[in-house]
Amino acid sequence: MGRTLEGDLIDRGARFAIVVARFNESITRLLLDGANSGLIRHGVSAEAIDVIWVPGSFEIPVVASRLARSGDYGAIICLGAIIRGETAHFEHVASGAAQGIARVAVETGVPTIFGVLTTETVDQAMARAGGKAGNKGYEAAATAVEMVNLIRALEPVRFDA
Ligand code: INI
Repeated sequence: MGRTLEGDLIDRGARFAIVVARFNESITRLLLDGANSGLIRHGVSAEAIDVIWVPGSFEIPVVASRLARSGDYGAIICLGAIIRGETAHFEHVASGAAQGIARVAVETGVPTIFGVLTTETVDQAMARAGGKAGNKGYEAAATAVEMVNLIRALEPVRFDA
């Protein structure tokens, strides 16, 4: 029988950075509230959470990269709201944010969590920011805690052993 590994949802003292876009701030503030609640709910202390505001979702990756490379954080949580109805360059902003965030995670090895909403309408975004579809910020926080613990669990594992 081989090994089964997963991260649990118990905080063990890691620091977390939340990078949040100011564009569509009425929605991203709700995501931020959700992410803070999610971290606190899983035992993270308020002092272990740093929040960094950026102008828009397109700016998230460069800041997430800098924070991931600092070595100060167990995970980076990225929050934004990209709404198609409001922009012709939705596709560019959305793919820049998604691909940039994925790249930070893979290149740094620091879990960099995608909590960026991409929706057709403001109503759909509100539903995912504490409305009837839950709060994606809260979910991103739980994912961050799990991923910190999974990465730690992988440290002593040698796959070629
Ligand atoms: N940024 C967002 O986070 N959400 C959006 O819906 C959005 N729209 O609609 O354009 C948006 N644009 C700004 C973008 O993220 C950059 O800040 C800007 O292009 C400067 O690089």
